[in-house]
Amino acid sequence: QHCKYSTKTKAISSVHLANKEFPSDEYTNVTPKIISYLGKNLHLQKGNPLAIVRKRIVNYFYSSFTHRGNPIFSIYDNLSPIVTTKQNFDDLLIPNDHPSRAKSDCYYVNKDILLRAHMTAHQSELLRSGLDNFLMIGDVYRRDEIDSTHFPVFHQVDAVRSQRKEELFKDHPDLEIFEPAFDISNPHTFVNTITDPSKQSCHTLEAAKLMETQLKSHLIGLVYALFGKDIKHRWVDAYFPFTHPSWELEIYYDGDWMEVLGCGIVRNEILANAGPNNSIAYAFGLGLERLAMALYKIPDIRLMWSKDSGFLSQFQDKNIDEKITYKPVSSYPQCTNDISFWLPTTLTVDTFISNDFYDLVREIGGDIIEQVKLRDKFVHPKSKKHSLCYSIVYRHLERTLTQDEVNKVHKHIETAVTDMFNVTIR
Ligand code: FA5
Ligand code: MG
Repeated sequence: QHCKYSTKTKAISSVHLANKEFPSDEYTNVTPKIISYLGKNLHLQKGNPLAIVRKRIVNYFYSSFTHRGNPIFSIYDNLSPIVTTKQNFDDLLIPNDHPSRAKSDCYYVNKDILLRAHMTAHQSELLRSGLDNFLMIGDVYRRDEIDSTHFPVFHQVDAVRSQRKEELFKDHPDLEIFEPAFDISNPHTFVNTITDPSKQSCHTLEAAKLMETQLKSHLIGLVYALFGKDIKHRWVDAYFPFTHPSWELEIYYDGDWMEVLGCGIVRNEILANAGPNNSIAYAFGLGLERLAMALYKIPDIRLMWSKDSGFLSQFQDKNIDEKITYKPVSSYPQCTNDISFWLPTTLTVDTFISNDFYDLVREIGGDIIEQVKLRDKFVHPKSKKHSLCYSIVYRHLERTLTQDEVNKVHKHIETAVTDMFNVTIR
């Protein structure tokens, strides 16, 4: 897997992905480094912490939800990460001007195709194929900052659980899911509004509240199953274009609250667009890395990608419910080098896109880049020239880097930044 890419010209004539050739355009911003992560499927590698957490989550849903002894959830963990903007955004009612569509936040193959930014990208197609209870598990891609809890590739478990009236209200056959004015045989005759904070206008309050109670207790049940009953948690009101109402769940870890999932009641338009619908559904999406880091006390997200036996052996051949606490193989020293540059007159400290710079640093430095921090923005009082200073923290996870080696990479980054952004190193 490769693409014709050059930091010098920024021009890619086409992108070669999964044995297919995709035409490039002004949206293309996937890099060879990012493309190299496709197909790694860490969540399916036996002995990888992500695969262990994945298995425990699947077990929880398999054992908690059965019908006549059979699990009711189906699992999809091999869906292609190459999706259309329709799948990732349009099908989920994400508006055209929504910031999550920005080139600075996603890896685009071209203007119509991107590497999925969340597993929710597959929700509509699976609903359309007639499924009502399912988990979607896989790798997602986002342009983001660089530090110990962020990596441009991470893994999510997304889910949908739908219920019809007979199941949701089996003890109260007199109750309804939909408001009387809402004709479920023709949902387009009724505009579903989301002005009421507690529910969508098409749903009855009873249905919305019962779904909320179930959603929250199922997810707390999952967190208890993973961490034990002593874990501190809290619900935070949230907003997603594809659910209403929406929440995020945070757990208390290492002295601070950490967001682990987003969830809510699926917007009825999505269910209706997927086909005849007389059900109500909840959905959620959680991050496997964050759970694995908290469960096993793994201090750096890059370790998930380690091939080092000192790391992997701690998770291999273990009973998946065993308590594992990661013991650092050894901590090699960090090495920090600063980079400062004057921007060309066409750019200001506020229009320069940091994510473009981060990608270039990662492209050249690879996984020895631990963190990139913006240190200083400066506008020269006389010349009015703009300048930026970043600190690049280098650390190899498995050996000591020499200053010489770091300086070589740093020099290479300086050259590439100069070529790519037309800046002048200070
Ligand atoms: C979403 O991606 C929504 N699709 C989730 C969802 C699904 C909501 C269905 C409602 C219904 P968000 O961007 O907050 O939401 O990401 C979900 C989870 O992924 C986060 O809670 C976090 O655990 C994880 N996550 C997000 N960004 C990162 C990152 N850069 N590194 C590691 N984990 C991340
Ligand atoms: Mg979030």
